[in-house]
This record gives sequence, C-alpha cells and structure tokens, in this order.
Amino acid sequence: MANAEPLDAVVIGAGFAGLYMVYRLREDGFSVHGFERGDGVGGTWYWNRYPGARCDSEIMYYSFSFLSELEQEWPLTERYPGQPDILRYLEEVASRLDLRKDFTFGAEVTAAEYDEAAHLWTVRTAQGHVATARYVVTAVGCLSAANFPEFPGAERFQGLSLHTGNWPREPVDFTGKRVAVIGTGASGIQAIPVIAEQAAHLTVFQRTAQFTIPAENGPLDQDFVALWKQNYPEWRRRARHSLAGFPYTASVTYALEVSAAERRAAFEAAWGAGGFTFLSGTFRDLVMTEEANATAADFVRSKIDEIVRDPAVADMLKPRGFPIGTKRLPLDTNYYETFNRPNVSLVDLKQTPVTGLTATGITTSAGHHEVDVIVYATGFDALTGPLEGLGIRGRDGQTLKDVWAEGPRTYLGVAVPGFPNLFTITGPGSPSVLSNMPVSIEQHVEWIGDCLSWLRAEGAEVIEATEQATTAWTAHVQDVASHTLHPKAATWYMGANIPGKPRVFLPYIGGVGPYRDHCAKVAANGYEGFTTTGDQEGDDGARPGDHRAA
Ligand code: NA7
Repeated sequence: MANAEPLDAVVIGAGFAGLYMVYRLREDGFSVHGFERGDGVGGTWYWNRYPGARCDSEIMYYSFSFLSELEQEWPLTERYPGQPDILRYLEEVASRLDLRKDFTFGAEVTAAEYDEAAHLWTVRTAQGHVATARYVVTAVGCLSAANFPEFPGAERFQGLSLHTGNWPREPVDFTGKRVAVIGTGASGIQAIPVIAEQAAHLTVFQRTAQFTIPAENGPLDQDFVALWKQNYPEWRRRARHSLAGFPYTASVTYALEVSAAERRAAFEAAWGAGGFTFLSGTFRDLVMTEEANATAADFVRSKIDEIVRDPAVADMLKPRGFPIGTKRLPLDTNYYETFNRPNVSLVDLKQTPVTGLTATGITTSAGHHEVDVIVYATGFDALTGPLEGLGIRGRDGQTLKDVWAEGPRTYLGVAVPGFPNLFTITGPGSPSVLSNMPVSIEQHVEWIGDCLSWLRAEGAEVIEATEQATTAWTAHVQDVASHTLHPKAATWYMGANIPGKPRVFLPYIGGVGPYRDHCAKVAANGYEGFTTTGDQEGDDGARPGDHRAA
C-alpha cells in the first residue's frame, strides 16, 4: 500500500499487541494500518513453532480481558497453552474483530523516518510498501530478533540449521536423525524432551546450566474452569494490580524466618504444584538476598541429584555462579529426566567450547559431533533488538540504535525523546518480559489509545517525552533493579547474551500494579513529562501537556 492522505497511525506487528492496538485505534475513529513481517497474525506465536513450544503463563489468564464473549467461549483444556492453541486464539481474535483487512502481511518494516517539518512518519517495508502517518506504534514483541551465534565455519554445515524463534511452518520430522540442540534457556528446555523422543540421538550443547521448575502441565478440571470463568473480572483485576501480571498472591514470608524443614516443605509443595509460584509464592525475598536465594538454588540442585541417574551428568546440569530467578526461570516437562535416556548426551561448552562447524557437525575442543540437524535455541537480542532493527530515525535523522548506544533511554518504556509521536508497546523500561505479557500489553495499548484521543481533543498533534523525564525514569529503572540480585547475573535481561550490547537492566522490575498506577497518574496530570505542540503551521507553542520546565 502507499497512502495518499497520511494515516493517523501505523502499527508494526500483528501479535497480541498489534492486533489490540489496531482494533483500539480503529474503534476510536483513527485511520490506522498495520504491517506484519509474518504471513499471518500471531507475532511470537507465529514464529516460535519449535517442538514443545508452550506458554509458561497458565491459559486462564494468557488472553485478552476486553473480549468478554470470547473469554467465556474459548475452551480452557490444558493448564499451559501450546503454541498451536495460542495461534488459533489470535486467529480467532483477528476473525471476530475483522482485523486482517487492516494489516499488510509479509511486510517487514525496514525504515521509519520522522519528517520534522510535516510532523509525519514515513514507514517503508523491505517489500516496497510506503505509508505516511502522524503516529507510529511499535508492537514488535520483546523476543523477536533471533540471536544466531557466529561459530567459525557455520556456513559449511550441510545439514539442516534451525532457530527456535524462526521455525518453519511445516513440522520438522526428527525421526532417525542425529540432532544437536545448542542452548538451554526456556526454549531449549521445552524443545529438548520432545526432540529426544523422536531423534535417533540428541546431543545437548550447554553453555550455562539452568535452573528449571516442573510445569506440571495437564488437562484442566472443567469444574475449576467453570468457576474461573464465573469470576473472570475479579481474576483480571487481580492480575492488573499484581507485581507480575499473575492473579495470585505473592508470599509475604521471608525465607530465613522459617526453619529449614518448613522451607524444604514449602519448596517441595511448590515443586509439586508446578509453575512460577516456586519463586513468588514460597518466599518474598528469593530474588532479593543471596542468603534467601541460596536456599531455593540448593533445593533445585538436590532435585537434580534425585532425578538424574548418572552423577557426572547431574553435576554438569547443576546451575552455579548465578542466583536462581535472575535468568528467566523456565518451566519444563521432563527436562532433567530426559538426560536419563540412552539416546541423549550432554556437552558442557564451558569445559569444551565450540571451536567451529564442519560440513557434518560441530567441533568442540574435545572432538567432533556428527549431526544431521542443528537447532539453535540461542535466544534473542531482547527488547532493544526488535526496535533497533526497524530502521527508526527521529529528529535530525538520528537513529534509535545510535541514541541507545549506551543502553536504552525511555520514558515509561513507551516513548523516547527525539522520536516524537513514536510509541513502543512493552518497550525497555516497562514491566514487559517480567510480566504476564497480555496484561502489560493491554495496559500499554489502552494508555496509548487514551493518549491519542486526548491529543485529538486538545488539538495537539505532536507529543514527545522530555529529556528530563526520560533521564529520571531511566535512572529509576536501574535503581529499582539494583535492589535485587539481577545485576549480579549475566543474563539477557542485562543485555549480556549479545556481544557488545551495553550491560543495563532492560525491563522495569517495579511491578505491574505500581507501574500501571504511575502511568495513569502521568496521564491524569496532562501527560506529565511530555511536551505537546499544536497543529497550526508554525505553532511551536507549549500546550497544557508541556512539562518541559516541570
Ligand atoms: P535464552 O533464555 O536467551 O537462552 C539461550 C540459550 O542459548 C542459553 O542457554 C545460552 O547460554 C545459549 N547460548 C547463547 N549463545 C550461545 C553461544 N554462542 N554458544 C552456546 N550457547 C549459547 O533464550 P530462549 O529462547 O531459551 O528463551 C528466551 C525467552 O523466551 C524466555 O526467557 C521466555 O521469556 C521466552 P547462556 O545462558 O547465555 O550461557
């Protein structure tokens, strides 16, 4: 498409965020169009089709809260929704809201440039689409720029190379194949047990042993589901005002104020129940102090000893050197158990690093592994990667990538000074990946929708975060993180998984509820921390929302 009249808004992405944003703006009477690089809706759930791909949020609250009919009708069958279920859900949303007509699919945005004189953005795609719009809203997800490590000789490998975050649409058959999985984060930990059941042999290349907790996935009791559906508004309310977007109450007990036996019993109960309550539902301070953290870490290491039969393999699988919970805690189904299978072997890359790839496999300092397929479960350039990849240029032609060279600076994770009328859904500096994503996505979409309606009512057409508010918010994001154990670990939350990426804590750990209240206050105060200007030619005058001097 190439629009003659500028649109009100272009939205980039058709996952949870993009679908809701387009719907919301369309319903509010804005002209809006979406671009999506995939050939269909789904975002993260369009690309992550690897075996075992599943959401670690329970299905009851991994959904939109604004679709009350669908909420009642959608079947809740399994505790954690698998990738095909979530994709079907988003396809149903797109159909019910008639959203596909407002998107161009197979359209990868490669440039978004701001024209200061016209106050307009021009958005271009690799496929040749051009659109001009007053506002640009990015809905590109936090984990959508795949990280492909550069192993020497990678191009020589003649077998199949796959990345979990960019999986083919057709299922891959591993029957009779020798498979390598590189990476043991949440994706690898989900994929490894499933691939092991099919492959002739699976070799897992582990750089850092991970803590993982049983998901305890399974069919949901339908009486429980009926009760949940009766009380949906209350569950949604609790999720919105919680710390991480989950509708459960966090523990108020400190780990060291109970006896060792009571602690063990609490961890056992949480381990048996499965899910993230292992961290948040047992003790309040597990990610706050090293002493409390060590009790949980020791418990998981003891479980590895119980489960894994070969003591040498168990030892390799034991995470050490970083606090549990500072790397995103994966949930698994039979992960540690998989290493008891005769067709699975484990390579510790810390002891024997990869030296290169050959036509037939992977060479480490200890020898060569012949494989037919290499699965890269090597993660993403998280949060900043997807945004920096859009080719965004703001005032004076400055690129977002350059402006963020020392780390992302945002106001509320949703706006960046120098980039007027650009909004970043679940951007760095917002709770995003530390939360149940649909909750954070809805909050941002609604906040941005309200902001655009307010600008229209005010007769203002340009809004921009101030330097002062951005500096204060960015410092606050780091300050809150500094009171946790997170800065002590080399994680993708800290940018540590990408060579050369600045080490700053990327998401906001102050909590979903407090963050929501803060954003609401900013709006109620006339978008405090933003400047706005009017739509008359030459009008650079400040509007009520101008807090430049505040
Ligand atoms: P993660 O959590 O970033 O995991 C990536 C894994 O790949 C991790 O074990 C890395 O080891 C490993 N990795 C990365 N680069 C290399 C190289 N060069 N060599 C060997 N191993 C490497 O990504 P996931 O896709 O599993 O999960 C991302 C999020 O998606 C997850 O947290 C959920 O929120 C959903 P490392 O630990 O860096 O030593």
